[in-house]
Amino acid sequence: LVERPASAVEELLEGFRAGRIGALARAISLVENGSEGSGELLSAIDARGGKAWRTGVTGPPGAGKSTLVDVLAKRWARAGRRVALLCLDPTSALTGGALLGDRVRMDRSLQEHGVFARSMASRGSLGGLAAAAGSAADLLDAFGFAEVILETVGVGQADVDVAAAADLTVVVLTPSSGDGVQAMKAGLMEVADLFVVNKADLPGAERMREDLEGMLSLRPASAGPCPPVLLCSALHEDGVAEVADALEARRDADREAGRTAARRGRRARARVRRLVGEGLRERLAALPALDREVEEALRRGERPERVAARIVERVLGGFGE
Ligand SMILES: Nc1nc2c(ncn2[C@@H]2O[C@H](COP(=O)(O)OP(=O)(O)OP(=O)(O)O)[C@@H](O)[C@H]2O)c(=O)[nH]1
Ligand SMILES: [Mg+2]
Repeated sequence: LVERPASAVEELLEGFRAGRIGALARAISLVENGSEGSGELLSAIDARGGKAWRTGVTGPPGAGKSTLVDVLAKRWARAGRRVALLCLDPTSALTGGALLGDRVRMDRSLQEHGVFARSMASRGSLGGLAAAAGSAADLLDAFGFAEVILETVGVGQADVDVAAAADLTVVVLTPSSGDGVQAMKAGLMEVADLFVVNKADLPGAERMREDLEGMLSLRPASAGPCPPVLLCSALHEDGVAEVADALEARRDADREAGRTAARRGRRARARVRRLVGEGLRERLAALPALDREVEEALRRGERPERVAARIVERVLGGFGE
């Protein structure tokens, strides 16, 4: 019996399963960069997941997302849960992390609470930040974290990405009137499961709540449970317990009504479709027989649209109608 040397991914998996943080960090880098082996890694861990609760936190720059997340994370950690924090940063590739100063300072106090924190850019990853975030959350889930918080960083288009990868999404706003407008424009009204008006120590918070509730009253009933609007002051740790309670109440309700399973199912199906698309594209790009067939068809004077339609039919032939 000849022993095959373990591949790099197998070695990584071994460290991962042994609970080594270094292996987790390397695994996340692998999916972040969309490196070779990330597919193999994810297929090997996927089946172990599904236990972590994924909370997305998004909102306009400076609203206090990080401040709120810190208090929430520490609260959950104190309750004995393993907490991981993933900061989705669409800009870090450009700024070199210069904007992350605050985050790094906070991370030190998070570390003291045993919270794993990591930021993530979309650089190179297939399917962009949403896909990378979803895969990283799966890794954290499989690693044994009970709470995975996905937080967006600064200015960017990560809001919708975060919602796509989360079980529940918290949208953080402030009493500043511009926030409501910005949230609407960014499509945050649609992705929010819970609104937090942070900086409620500043004037105008109550007014902001009324405005939001006014907008929310226009939602069709088919859009699911109406997101509650809570006031808090994360900086003063005032009202955060209520935010945590509201989140957990919504989790329980979602789980019981089957909404969590439905959402996760939709997410898994969308992911399979995306991977199928990517897989086909990759394979088609390196298929000399296809090139020859296309060349001949074009030489016969067939329109490109016709050639493409015929090939699509053949590729999908196995699925019937
Ligand atoms: N007055 C007041 N200030 C707050 C509160 N929460 C956060 N801040 C301040 O608001 C600023 C931005 O807070 P962050 O938590 O970094 O906000 P963020 O949404 O994570 O910001 P980006 O990641 O840059 O988008 C900081 O100076 C905080 O100290 C609050 O409840 N009240
Ligand atoms: Mg932040």
